[in-house]
Amino acid sequence: MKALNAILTGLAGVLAASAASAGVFIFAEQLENPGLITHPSGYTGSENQITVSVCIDPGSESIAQMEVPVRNVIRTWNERQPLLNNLQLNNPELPSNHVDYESVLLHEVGHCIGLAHPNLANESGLTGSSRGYAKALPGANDTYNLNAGSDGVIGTRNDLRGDDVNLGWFRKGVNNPFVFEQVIDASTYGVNLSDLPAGHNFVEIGALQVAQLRGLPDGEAVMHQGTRARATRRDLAPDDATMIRLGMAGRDRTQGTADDYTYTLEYGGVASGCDIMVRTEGNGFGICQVSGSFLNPGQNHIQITSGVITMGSAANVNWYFNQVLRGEPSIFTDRFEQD
Ligand SMILES: [Ca+2]
Ligand SMILES: [Ca+2]
Ligand SMILES: [Ca+2]
Ligand SMILES: [Zn+2]
Repeated sequence: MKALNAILTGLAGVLAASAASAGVFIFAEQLENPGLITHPSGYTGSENQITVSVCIDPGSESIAQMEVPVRNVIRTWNERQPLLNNLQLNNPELPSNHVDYESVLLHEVGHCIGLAHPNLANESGLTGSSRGYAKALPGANDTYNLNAGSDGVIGTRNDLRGDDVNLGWFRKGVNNPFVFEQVIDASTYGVNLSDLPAGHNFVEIGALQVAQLRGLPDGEAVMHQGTRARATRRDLAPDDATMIRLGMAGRDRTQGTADDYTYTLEYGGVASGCDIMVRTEGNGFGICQVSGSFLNPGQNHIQITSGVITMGSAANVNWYFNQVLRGEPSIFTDRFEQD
């Protein structure tokens, strides 16, 4: 089996203004395979329930402050309940110029269970707002075609992307990253631009500027790269939960069949050898190093094999460590039924 490795930096630009869905699976870009689906570790194509252990590295800094954010992030990804208003700008809970550790960790764990950035992000080599365009391959002309179109907003349905090859999954015939559907599988979602509604040019992504253009509350896909000081993004957006559900439809890509699965992230405490290891140290901000391997047979599905998250040292990042344990699940599903 071919081994795969990817390093996805978290939310580039500490304390910077935002770089800012359709979502994207990790490794789809590297393998230039738009339809690729990546699953959490432990899914080989037949399991119905998988458990993914998450531990704090015993050698980490800030272990005592990390525990609540780590436990909260586990719970959030396990609940898989999206909110439209999942982004709180200028949250008074945080001192000014502080960055919310839990929000960044939520993003990094998303990488470790198979999700990539829905936007071009820093791995594109682009700078500034150009990173906010929908994730794509550069196409035959080997360069990203970036034109926001007549609405002037990056990441929307009218963007003119030339020969760029789309990597973002979208609701066929709808192209709205702010809905959470009942049936989420290859019958309702795809990556082929021919499935866009008439008049749409490209995939619309779950970015803040797009939510605002559509008259929605402040919300943004957790997997959208770009963070803001004093903001929190501790709940999933519809696009994040949708991507997870696509994976959970299993290798046959059909919801409700024998190969469907659910996953449970399990907190393993301060210990070595877990599926996802989290440590705080060093000069970076947030990085997730992920390895994966193809399911056998089939070259369009990958299983994560390891994930290592490194959050920057508190000596280098003005972290705010939330110390309030997340409460009981709140069910908001009805708000996101198909409209
Ligand atoms: Ca646009
Ligand atoms: Ca191009
Ligand atoms: Ca299935
Ligand atoms: Zn990232």
